[in-house]
Amino acid sequence: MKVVIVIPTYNEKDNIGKLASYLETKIFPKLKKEFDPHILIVDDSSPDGTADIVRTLQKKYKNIHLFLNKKKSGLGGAYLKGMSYATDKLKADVMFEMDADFSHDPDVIPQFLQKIKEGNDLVLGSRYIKGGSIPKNWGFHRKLFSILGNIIIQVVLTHFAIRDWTTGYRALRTELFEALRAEMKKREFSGYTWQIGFLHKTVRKGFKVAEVPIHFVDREYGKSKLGTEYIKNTLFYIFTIRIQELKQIIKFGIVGLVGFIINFTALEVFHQAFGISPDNAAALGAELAIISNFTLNNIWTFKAQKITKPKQIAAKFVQFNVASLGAIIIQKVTVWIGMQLFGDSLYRLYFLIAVAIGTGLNYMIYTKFIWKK
Ligand SMILES: Nc1nc2c(ncn2[C@@H]2O[C@H](COP(=O)(O)OP(=O)(O)O)[C@@H](O)[C@H]2O)c(=O)[nH]1
Ligand SMILES: [Mg+2]
Repeated sequence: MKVVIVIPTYNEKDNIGKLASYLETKIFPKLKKEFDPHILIVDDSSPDGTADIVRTLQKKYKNIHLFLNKKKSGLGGAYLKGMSYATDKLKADVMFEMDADFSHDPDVIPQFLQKIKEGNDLVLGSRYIKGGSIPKNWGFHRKLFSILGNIIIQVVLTHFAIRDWTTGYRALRTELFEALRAEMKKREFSGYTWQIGFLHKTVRKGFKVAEVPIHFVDREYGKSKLGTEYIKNTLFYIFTIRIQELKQIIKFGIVGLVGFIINFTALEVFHQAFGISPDNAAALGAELAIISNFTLNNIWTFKAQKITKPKQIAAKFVQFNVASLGAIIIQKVTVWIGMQLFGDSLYRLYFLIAVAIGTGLNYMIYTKFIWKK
């Protein structure tokens, strides 16, 4: 397995040589039995001559690569270019994101790789799980800010399993990068928002994420490039993306409500006017609701993924029906069980319970299979 440690640099002349030598002499010898380790430094033509130090190192170590950007393109821009190069040219299987300034302890690299081998697509170096930490010397405000920031992100995105959303120490499978590459080219990810955007997309697409604890330490040499615009950009990103996601759920709910009304009306009409038994009337109503739901979801809820080709519509409608058949069976069985246990008179209640179970399952199937991004 080829492993490429991607290190973006901007004015890191006092760090990059030390870090690369440490990786080559202390870490790589331990990995070489199982892995083929490389370093890729993505430098934005740092005025302090970082690239010259890398060129000197390249004479000694053949597995050090330099990607030189003519102008400064931000942290995200550097990762996009670096990872593209590592994927296309170096044929990496696994890539690391790592700072040049020793804030990220290189000795943890084997633990990341262990998690990758266990089948994870992305491994985060986490400061907020057991065994991890932020610097003791940080002032109260900085600590509070960092901790609170991560809590806000978890609440807004309603995802609590991941504790460190903003960490810049990560390992990932190349397949994951390839799945996200096109979307990560957006300008909004060219700075530090790269990190949260990448992780959010990873989670939403269902890739596997794990965390390993890290002790984050402050840099000794050089200056941090993290600016205050980072906070603004991050908040903007998480709120806008969440509103977009919720909009879809609200639309799905409205479409479902229309379907529910059709379903319920049909149940009443078929039962009261035509004398069909409640379980069969509910199932018939469900099929009418399916037709309405498919149409409205396609042109409204999931219009970004709208199916337009007649052939595809036919195929997806069949899929939609198969998926919804589950809901019909759930309705039939739930109403039937209710009738057996408590008699026919409460049939509306059994129907409501059945609809709740079916709706949750359906949303999952639609977003994962039918209108997949
Ligand atoms: N190529 C490149 N690297 C950058 C840029 N901004 C930051 N970096 C690098 O990204 C890493 C993290 O930046 P740093 O300033 O330490 O951020 P902090 O750890 O959050 O304070 C360091 O290795 C920086 O040299 C950039 O615009 N271009
Ligand atoms: Mg740093």
